[in-house]
Amino acid sequence: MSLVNDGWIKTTCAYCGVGCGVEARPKLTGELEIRGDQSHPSNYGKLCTKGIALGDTIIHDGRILAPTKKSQTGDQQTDDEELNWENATQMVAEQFTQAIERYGPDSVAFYVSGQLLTEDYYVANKLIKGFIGTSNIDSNSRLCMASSVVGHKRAFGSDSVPVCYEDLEHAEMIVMVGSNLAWCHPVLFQRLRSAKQNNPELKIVVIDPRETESCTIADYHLALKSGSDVALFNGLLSFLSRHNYLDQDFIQSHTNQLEKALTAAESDSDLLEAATGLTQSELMRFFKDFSTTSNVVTVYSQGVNQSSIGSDKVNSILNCHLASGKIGQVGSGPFSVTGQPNAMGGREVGALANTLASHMEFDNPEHHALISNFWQTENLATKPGLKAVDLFDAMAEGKIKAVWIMATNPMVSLPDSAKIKKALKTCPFVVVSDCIADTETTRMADLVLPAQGWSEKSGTLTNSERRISRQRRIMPSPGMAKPDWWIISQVACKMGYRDAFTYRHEGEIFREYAELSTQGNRNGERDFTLIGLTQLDEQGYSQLVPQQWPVTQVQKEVINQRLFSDGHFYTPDNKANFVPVRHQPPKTTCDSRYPLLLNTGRTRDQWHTMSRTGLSARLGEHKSEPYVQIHPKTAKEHSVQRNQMIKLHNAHGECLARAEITEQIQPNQLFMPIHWNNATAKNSKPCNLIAPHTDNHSGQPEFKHSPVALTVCKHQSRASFASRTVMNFNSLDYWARQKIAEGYLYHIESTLNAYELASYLKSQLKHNVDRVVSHESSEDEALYRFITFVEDKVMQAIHVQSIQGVHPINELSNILTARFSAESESEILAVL
Ligand SMILES: Nc1nc2c(c(=O)[nH]1)N[C@H]1C(S)=C(S)[C@@H](COP(=O)(O)OP(=O)(O)OC[C@H]3O[C@@H](n4cnc5c(=O)[nH]c(N)nc54)[C@H](O)[C@@H]3O)O[C@H]1N2
Ligand SMILES: Nc1nc2c(c(=O)[nH]1)N[C@H]1C(S)=C(S)[C@@H](COP(=O)(O)OP(=O)(O)OC[C@H]3O[C@@H](n4cnc5c(=O)[nH]c(N)nc54)[C@H](O)[C@@H]3O)O[C@H]1N2
Ligand code: SF4
Ligand SMILES: [Mo]
Repeated sequence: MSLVNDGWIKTTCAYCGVGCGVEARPKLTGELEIRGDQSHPSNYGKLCTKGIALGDTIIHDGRILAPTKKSQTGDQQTDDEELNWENATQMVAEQFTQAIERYGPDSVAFYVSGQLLTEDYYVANKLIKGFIGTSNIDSNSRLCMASSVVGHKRAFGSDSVPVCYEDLEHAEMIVMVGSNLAWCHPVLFQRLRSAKQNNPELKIVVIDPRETESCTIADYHLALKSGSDVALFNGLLSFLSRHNYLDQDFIQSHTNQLEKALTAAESDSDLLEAATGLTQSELMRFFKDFSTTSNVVTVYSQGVNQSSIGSDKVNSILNCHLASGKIGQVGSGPFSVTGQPNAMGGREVGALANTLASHMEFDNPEHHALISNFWQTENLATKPGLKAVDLFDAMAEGKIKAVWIMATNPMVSLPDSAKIKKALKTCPFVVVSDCIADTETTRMADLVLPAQGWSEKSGTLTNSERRISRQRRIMPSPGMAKPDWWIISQVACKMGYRDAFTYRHEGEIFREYAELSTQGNRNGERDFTLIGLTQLDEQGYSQLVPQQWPVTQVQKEVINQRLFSDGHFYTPDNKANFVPVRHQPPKTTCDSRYPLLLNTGRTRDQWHTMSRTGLSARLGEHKSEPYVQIHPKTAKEHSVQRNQMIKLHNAHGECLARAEITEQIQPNQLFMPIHWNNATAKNSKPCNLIAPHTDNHSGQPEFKHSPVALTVCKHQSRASFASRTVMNFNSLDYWARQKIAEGYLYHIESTLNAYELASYLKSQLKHNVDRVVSHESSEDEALYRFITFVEDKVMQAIHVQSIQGVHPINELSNILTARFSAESESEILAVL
């Protein structure tokens, strides 16, 4: 049932690949109450900080309300023109059609996202591959899951995650490799923590160059050298073989090529300690624990995937699970956790440049015929298209004449931001579908289309354990926002493909998609099948409870299916492949010019480019500014003080962040979160510094390994500026914006002295305020305060001081926020 007691509606969280069930209830005031869905098998009622704060993010601040044509793009002011949907979709159809007529189908592209729902994703892929006839559609999943996809396909013959969440509770040992589960998949981490509490014998190991929050429940942490995972797992494979821990029965009956993989692993044995930087005793402890424990789950994520040898890292892990038979069993298996809410769905619908729909493949003529026939098209693309990084390279070279970007922000999230900017500037027609009006990518668009966001849109998505859940429409959408599938279908109709895109409801798309999964698959030829859902009527779709694929019949109760339990894989001879892999250093290394290694990733309470989590005041409190972790020794060598602003730079660009000095990071390494960007701060985007090196097999960028240099910013003054409305401080050296309950809090630093900065900020005060109360202390103290009022309401509160000033930064934020909520003028002035 979609509706439960008292108006609570069941839906699924908007964020990570855990895919937690959420119950939401709209209040008359327009707010949304949120609680965990007790009946959902992913989270059994639990939610993390981001999930709990979902209700904060449904506010309409900054939403794009109508299709908007921009006359100039990029840095300049735009002269925007609002269009109706008829004209907007006509414009997209015409621009794409013209480009195709003049330059051929490969001159156009879609760049899509794991944050689309399956129905959106399916329709986008159907239009471009099936009817436009090019495979130039790639997803931000390329930045995220591509190496795992390659690893799975090479080993299993299909892109399939074997385990279910329940296995975390049944395991005797959990290895987290390149995964900060505590912050990135928090509800899975909570399940793991409870499992450990219930069974203190459960061994937990973290393998990460950094000491992360995930280490808090670990028995031990292997702080390996960045990029050395293949050497480590090759060491483990050799150990399994040398000490008779191979599962010979499993290997004989269900695998191929062990010898080759072992030879490769043995060749790495001499460099094991040097490459990993781990001691013999650390290595032996891990190898023995893995070998002697029957049930092991290896959870891995971006520390594995986002590497120039990411696919090989994945196979080095899979090799060890296959060699020891730790796969397909309760409590055992390799577990690639997905990042985005529908990263898995995108892989299923085939919205990557090198796959066909529904786990079918380009190099299989039968698959090509099945899909062509099913879609009734003669145009189905015959070869793979450009992967994300290559796609933007081609765009920068002028080869892509029209691009449609949906639900992703490549100006922030693709490596080498300067090149991405050039690409979007070069492309003659850039359409962006987003919920938010001002992102770095919408700034580059010719046309921005308003998409429905979480709580407005409706459809399905698949989580890390292959479980399909419904997201449901709960709130009305603002302005003219529409579902992505609707927008794409309208354009498809106007491009002349009306017969194939007559969808009236997302449920119709889902049913078609379920039907496609059965084509040529009546005897289980492919593991991905939704045959049990092909007969869903509107009510069935509306009331669908979570279903884990393969779905052979509608699942009314929760089931937990593991794949490969019968040793049957999806290769031509149904045996799994060992893949021989060798350690290789990352594509760039540090040198005297760029002596520090920049690692990038996530922080607990922000999601990606902050377009949603940035709207929540409580989520802004955890980390309120871009920061960079640095070891005390490295900080000392570079004369960096705690909380000082530093500039990281290399040949690709530069970025600013506040130094967080911590022993959790190794000397000469840095870690910076990916969230802040030019829409929320000045010059704080790590992708400015990241070279577009990719894995040769998967095309996934090496986001975790960038040589950089560091300079301390010579700032003289600092200000906190709280405002009811968004401000523009781009002419200052540094600013970052934090959402607070009453408005926004700007953290500012400048090379001006405090007096000069105060004068500048004073000149920026709103003109339509009733009065300004200011306090300027003696020049020595260099302390300036202003408060502006409209009637008795504080509109802005500003505090400026010299950089070494009396008040620590965190304290200032509290003071300014307190001023906003104070009742009377005397009370307001008394704070501080
Ligand atoms: N709070 C929050 N949660 C999220 C997201 C978010 O934006 N915010 N995004 C979601 C998405 S899309 C994704 S993909 C996931 C990502 O989830 P994770 O992969 O867990 O997150 P990251 O922080 O990117 O990277 C994980 C760890 O890899 C480590 N690492 C770096 N280099 C290496 C290496 O060479 N070897 C090993 N073993 N480790 C290395 C890093 O130090 C880091 O701690 O998170 C999802 N969940
Ligand atoms: N340096 C570095 N860079 C990285 C990574 C890293 O670890 N380090 N990680 C990479 C990874 S794993 C990922 S997944 C990417 C994520 O990077 P992005 O995909 O670029 O990040 P988001 O901020 O999630 O962008 C989603 C956009 O879609 C909009 N949106 C949300 N819902 C909808 C919808 O329903 N429809 C439409 N049309 N729009 C919607 C949002 O407002 C937002 O602007 O970043 C990658 N980049
Ligand atoms: S763990 Fe992931 S899916 Fe669950 S509530 Fe948190 S962000 Fe949402
Ligand atoms: Mo991701």
